[in-house]
Parts: sequence; C-alpha cells; structure tokens
Amino acid sequence: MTDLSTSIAGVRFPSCFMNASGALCVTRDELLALGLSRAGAIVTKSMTVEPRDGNPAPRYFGFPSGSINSMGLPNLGYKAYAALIPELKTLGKPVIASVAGLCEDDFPMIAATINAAKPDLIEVNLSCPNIPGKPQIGYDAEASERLLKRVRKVITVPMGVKLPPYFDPAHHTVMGAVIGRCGVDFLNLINSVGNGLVVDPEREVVVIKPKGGFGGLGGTIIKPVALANVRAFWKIFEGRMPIIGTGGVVKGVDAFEHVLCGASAVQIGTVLVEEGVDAFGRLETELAAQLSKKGYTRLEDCRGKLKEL
Ligand code: YRO
Repeated sequence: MTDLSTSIAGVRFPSCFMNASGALCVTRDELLALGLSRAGAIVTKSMTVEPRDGNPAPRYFGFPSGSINSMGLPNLGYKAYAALIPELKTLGKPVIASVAGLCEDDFPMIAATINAAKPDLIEVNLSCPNIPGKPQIGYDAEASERLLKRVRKVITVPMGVKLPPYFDPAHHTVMGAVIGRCGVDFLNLINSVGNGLVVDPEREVVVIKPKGGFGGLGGTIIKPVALANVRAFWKIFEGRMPIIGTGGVVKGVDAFEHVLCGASAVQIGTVLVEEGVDAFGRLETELAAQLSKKGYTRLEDCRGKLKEL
C-alpha cells in the first residue's frame, strides 16, 4: 500500500529509515544485525586510519528528551571496513561507508581505499578535527572546500557530506556555495549538536566522562535544529540535492516532518541506541500510517511540500 522506498543519487533503498553513523554500526556483528533488520541501508561508523577504542566510559548518556555523546571515534580502522564491505553488500540493501579522519590529510587515502571496496555510497563526515585551535572542518568553509575537492578526485561512487548543524543563514549560504563547487551528490543533515553539557542536579555531576562532560546532543531535543538545516539546504539547492534528514526521529511523524522539509530518507541515532533494531519496523508502521492518513501513497508525494504562512 504505502511505499516507503526511496532513492538517493540513483541508488534505490528498500526503506527510507536507516541507522545514523555511530549508532550500532562499529563492529561486524552490529553491521550484520543492521543488514538482517528492517533498516533500509547499512551505514558504517566513521572510520579512521588506525583502529580506535575511543574515549573512556561513560561516553554516551540517554535521557528522556535526547542523548549526549563523546565517543571519540571508536572504530575498526578503514582496512577492516574495506574488507567487510563485500560481505555487507550481500545483505540486499545499500551500504554507506562513513569516512572520517583525525586530520585533513587522512581523508584522501581512506576515501581511495574505501572507494575501491565499492560501497554503494560514501558519506564524508566533516565533523572532524582540523588543526588544533581551529574549529571542526565543517565549521571552516575553506578547509571544507579543500577537503571535499581532494576526496572527490578519488571517489567514483555517489559522494555525500555529513554536515554539522548551522545556526545562521549566512553559514547555510556559504556552505551551500562550497558544496555546489565540490561535486557533492547528497547531503546528510545533521550531525549531533556539538558541545552541549548535561548535568545531573541530584548528584551534582556531569553524565559523561570525556571532555569534562561536554558532548554532542542528539534525539528529540535537536529535531527543530535538524529540520531547519534540512529546509535551509533544500531551499538553497531548489529541491535538486538529495538530503538524508538526521536528528530527532523517534516516531513516524518525526520522519514525516523531515520529508516535508525535503528529506529523501531519514537516519536514527539516539532512538536506535535506546530501542535497538526493532525501531526500524515500528517507524515503518508509524510513517506508513501517517502517510495514508494524509492520503499520500509514497514519499515523493509530500517531499519538500512544507507550507509557509
Ligand atoms: O564521538 C564520536 O565518535 C562522534 N560523535 C558524534 O555525535 N558525531 C561524530 O561525528 C563523532 C565522530 C567525530 C568526532 C566528534 C569524534 C570528531
């Protein structure tokens, strides 16, 4: 009845719901579990040159309206993900490899090796350290442009960019222009809202150990920020840039809101960590009910069709 399949940059996804990079996607077992679940794709954890254990625990904390994390990029290293991609591709859904790096120069080599393993798409995570004392790459338009032009040269599959949230239209405009010059095939909006601080007033203490308790916020509390970024880039690219909406999708109606703002697919982070892979089937049921209630039979019928007053 209701069709929740979608396509991004010419790649077909059996469902519009998939994991956000970082959520249950570090190990082979986790990635295989995503493959066996109702998820519409398998997205890997952002990978670095060397394998990493990440930061000391507790490094993730979920609370009723969201989550905070400072995982510190725990991952198997790019060679292990390159070796896993052929196996993941047998599971009947697209594989999205998330490429990161601890500095700008790490990205091209990782991207070239991962590209050779032929994931269906590659997502470049711009929320990565630049030179100490400078903001993350995604908050430095010149560094973003330099990096995206370098990785674009070695990537032959569709290349997407995972962006941090922007809070000023001038930043949307500048980054939209950068993206328009770099051969980007899709956007993933947004990464966690950086450097929040969650306090436990009873114990008078922070809730995660790294960085004095500071970390990236996710879940329900960031949904309006995510929707604003999806809508802003949808408008900049006049609906012609495929967008994956990420941030605050907990119920089917949250995904519907992302689609109205212009998303072609949505990713789940916090709710996947909290609920496990059963979240995918529940979200499909809820979004299908929402669409049919509104008289829509497919996502394209309402994508980007948010009304203004
Ligand atoms: O801590 C992480 O591994 C992490 N958490 C997020 O919410 N988003 C990310 O992109 C990452 C990896 C990148 C970084 C924050 C460690 C620089």
